[in-house]
Amino acid sequence: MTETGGERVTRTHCPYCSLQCGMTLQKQGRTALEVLPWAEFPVNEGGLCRKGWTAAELRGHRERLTSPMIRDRATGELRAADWDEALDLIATKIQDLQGAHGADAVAIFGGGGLTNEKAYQLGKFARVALRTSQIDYNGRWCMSSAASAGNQAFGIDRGLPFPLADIEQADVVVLVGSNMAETMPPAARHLDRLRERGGKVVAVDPRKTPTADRADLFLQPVPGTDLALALGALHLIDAAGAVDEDYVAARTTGFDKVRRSVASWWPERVERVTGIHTDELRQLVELMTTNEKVVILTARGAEQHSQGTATVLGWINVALALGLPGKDNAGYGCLTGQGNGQGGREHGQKADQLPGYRMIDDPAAREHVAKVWGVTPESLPGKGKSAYELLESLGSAESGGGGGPRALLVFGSNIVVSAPRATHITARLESLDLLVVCDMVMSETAAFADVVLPVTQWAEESGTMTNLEGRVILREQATTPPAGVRSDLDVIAGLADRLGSPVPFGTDVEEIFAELGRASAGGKADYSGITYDRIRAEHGVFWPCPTQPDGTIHPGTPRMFADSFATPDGKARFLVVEHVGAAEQPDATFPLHLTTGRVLAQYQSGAQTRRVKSLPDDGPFVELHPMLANRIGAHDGDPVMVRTRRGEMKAPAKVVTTIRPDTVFIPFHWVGANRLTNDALDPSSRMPEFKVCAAEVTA
Ligand SMILES: Nc1nc2c(c(=O)[nH]1)N[C@H]1C(S)=C(S)[C@@H](COP(=O)(O)OP(=O)(O)OC[C@H]3O[C@@H](n4cnc5c(=O)[nH]c(N)nc54)[C@H](O)[C@@H]3O)O[C@H]1N2
Ligand SMILES: Nc1nc2c(c(=O)[nH]1)N[C@H]1C(S)=C(S)[C@@H](COP(=O)(O)OP(=O)(O)OC[C@H]3O[C@@H](n4cnc5c(=O)[nH]c(N)nc54)[C@H](O)[C@@H]3O)O[C@H]1N2
Ligand code: SF4
Ligand SMILES: [Mo]
Repeated sequence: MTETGGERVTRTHCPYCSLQCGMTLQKQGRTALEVLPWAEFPVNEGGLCRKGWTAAELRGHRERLTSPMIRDRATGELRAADWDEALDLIATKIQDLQGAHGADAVAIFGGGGLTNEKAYQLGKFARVALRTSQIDYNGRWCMSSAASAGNQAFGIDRGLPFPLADIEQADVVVLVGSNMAETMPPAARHLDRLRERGGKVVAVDPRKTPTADRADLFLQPVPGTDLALALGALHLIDAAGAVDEDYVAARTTGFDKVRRSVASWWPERVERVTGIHTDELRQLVELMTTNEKVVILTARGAEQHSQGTATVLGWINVALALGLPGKDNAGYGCLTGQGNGQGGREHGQKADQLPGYRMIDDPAAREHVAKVWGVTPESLPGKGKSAYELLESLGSAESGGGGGPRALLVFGSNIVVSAPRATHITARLESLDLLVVCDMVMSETAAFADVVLPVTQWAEESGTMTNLEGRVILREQATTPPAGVRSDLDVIAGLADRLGSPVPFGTDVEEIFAELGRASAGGKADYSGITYDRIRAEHGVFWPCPTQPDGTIHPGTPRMFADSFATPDGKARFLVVEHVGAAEQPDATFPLHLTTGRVLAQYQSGAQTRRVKSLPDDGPFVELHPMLANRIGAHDGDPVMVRTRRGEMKAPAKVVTTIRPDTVFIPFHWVGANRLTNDALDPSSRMPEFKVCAAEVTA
């Protein structure tokens, strides 16, 4: 915080998405905050979306939780309790359950919105204080397919391997399943500037979104068919003799097999699968082959599928064949989603990971991290289950659960709204012996809990986040928290202490960050050369940023892959991928495709933004084409019923010409959409198929 002319201003970042827009908070009175621009921060140059401008409204909200709450056995209602009572109760229950059923009887569910410090402490808390293997987080539902593909092809997973502004200087940007204009609005200025320079934008989306409105070429595929499009594009690139043979020979392995595998993906076959006309496919390929600097970006539209990883690999194959990754203003990238979607997956809250993007089953990684933690490598548990599989396993079999953990501690996720096949998952939560939720509002998941712990929110605490570019930034505390709330870090420390953890858990964020740096040193996501002061001075620092043996300062790594990839031989890997299609295809009973996603004014499960009064909260809607509306006899605004094999929901029809006539779209910010979604999982990333299932709609 700095005092300028008596006004207390803090330079910090938005509490929401992965752009982590810089903003200035000005204190008004004792605790109120006003959001002002921070023009110098390069990622957003002073621009914010309406969620950012209104972010401070949630702070004084009347539904803000300010006291721990415990469910009263007699009445079944939540009642206020003091912190000691709540933490003692949780610790005793955990000890009882672990005593009777083993360490894995307790599970943790984290979030990609948590700071790096929290994500790191949570992973350490699970492995050291609880000694449970059962920890995972909502990032599994976010960019995990791109993460898995990036690791396989490039040997590393950093969403964007270059700063976002680089795309302005490209010739062509291909957006596959990203609605950037609504999901990270300030980023869309790069598309505008690119076009002002004469560059071209391609959008691939079953809906003509505000992002697609900015496109020079718009392709509208059947949901779940992006992989067939990528295979068809590579087929034509090869047929046109446009493969960059020198690059492929020098910098990659495995192309021959991939080349053979796309030989049968002629344009007519692609059209039959995707619904994209052969001329449009040819136009896409022409744009990609007649321009030097092409950027291919995927987001959730392409990734949240049971073949999400294969789909991303299909697009990476296209990028590699064109010789793009590692060149200036060209390449492949994934647009991460949550505020700390990137950092949240690097420091140990994922079932198979230790800090620094180390793998938990790697003996060298265990040894390194155990040493930093002051425990033995043998004491660290192994790999746990992925997010959906973990939730699906909850609860003892006798109480109708899945036979797995009997207690769940949730930090930073609203599962009841955001999990696929949510009714089933909610039943699993009901079968638990203990559900603890840390949140600042009574989310739908908190409302289910046995114990709710009220935590500090953005602006009331400091911590680092890693944005979609791999830029580590610092959210600075701008004001004091309300009485009665504690930080997630205090909760972790308080529980670790009560559970008799072999090592103490601190709460000083800068000390935790320094420890995280040591734990990550030598790993893929090496943060050891980053300090709070450097972040402040440099508008963020890009990882990897190791400490240098000669004591010099590493500049950080804004751009990757210029000379080599992070694989053992330094070469990128072409991998053969086959288009299998969505797990559920339309049939006579469920003849339509249902897809889900976001609207500009709401964030995720809506727990935060639905409580911000200046943001419109009109409830869910069912977007459908006039032809479909006509067929079922529905008009704009009429309630329509949507059914899938898992559930049903009623919501007003929103009749638009911008969606495919065979597809309906429902935003997932309210309870409902996820009663319908399919829990089919990607075999490698374990990503659920949020973006397509078979549905029926009636008036
Ligand atoms: N306003 C707002 N912004 C956000 C968020 C938010 O909740 N609200 N959340 C943040 C987070 S965590 C994330 S992950 C990002 C997500 O950012 P995006 O990925 O941009 O958001 P989505 O709306 O989930 O999906 C993008 C598009 O995919 C399309 N789509 C659906 N099915 C398919 C398909 O099969 N193929 C293709 N090609 N496209 C398809 C949808 O029509 C949608 O327009 O947004 C971040 N920013
Ligand atoms: N149908 C469908 N479902 C989807 C998606 C989709 O496209 N379609 N997208 C998926 C994606 S990409 C994502 S990222 C998930 C997101 O879905 P969720 O995991 O539910 O994410 P949020 O709504 O951000 O939930 C965060 C919760 O934590 C609280 N919170 C915020 N900050 C903190 C903190 O620092 N500490 C603690 N303890 N709590 C905090 C908030 O108040 C909120 O209740 O949804 C997934 N679900
Ligand atoms: S784009 Fe994302 S980070 Fe920027 S103001 Fe909007 S929600 Fe916040
Ligand atoms: Mo996400």
